[in-house]
Amino acid sequence: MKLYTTKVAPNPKRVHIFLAEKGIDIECVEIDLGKSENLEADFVAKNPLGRVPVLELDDGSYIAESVAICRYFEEQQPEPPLFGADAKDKAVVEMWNRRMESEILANASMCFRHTHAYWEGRIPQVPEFGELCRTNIMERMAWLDGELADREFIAGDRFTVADITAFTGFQIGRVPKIRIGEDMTNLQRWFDGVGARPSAQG
Ligand SMILES: N[C@@H](CCC(=O)N[C@@H](CS)C(=O)NCC(=O)O)C(=O)O
Repeated sequence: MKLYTTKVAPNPKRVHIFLAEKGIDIECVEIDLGKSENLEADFVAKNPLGRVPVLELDDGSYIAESVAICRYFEEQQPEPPLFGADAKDKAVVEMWNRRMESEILANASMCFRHTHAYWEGRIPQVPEFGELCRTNIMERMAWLDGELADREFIAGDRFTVADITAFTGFQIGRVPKIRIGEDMTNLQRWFDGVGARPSAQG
């Protein structure tokens, strides 16, 4: 089994944090996005969308999409449960993970892609759209700060995949200078706590 990854990129990072929380070690193959290795024919044969991460299984098949890869490992090794424990818990974690994907990670990634020099000449950039995403995430941060007033983690009292998704969103958001507001003390406390976990190092 091999993970094709770009360790600094947010979606692969979700998988790395997830695996570290599970204590799973896996062979990694680094794909250099800066050199467009993800668009080379042998990588596109693994994932036609040319995106990382991609997991290669021992039978030679491939699984792309970071959440799909995480779910595979959750099934292989259920402890600790990062997608929830019982029916309600699983649904609540799913709800929060989807929210964190669409409201935090997507807005932060799109702000980065559409406003940052790194992407100039690589993708068509629409800076106004990037700025709209910045506005969106600032609004969502205020909402999340309120949510975190009375619980430790995004989906409840336990660390889950929703924390991983949100954390990587805020991390990539730092590149286009999206910052947690000084008054958002609950959100900052959560961010610092997740960032201090051993799984978030590296
Ligand atoms: N929905 C996919 C998104 C994967 C994705 O966008 N990966 C980025 C890195 S974070 C990528 O490969 N970007 C390369 C590019 O856009 O050329 C997932 O969850 O894995």
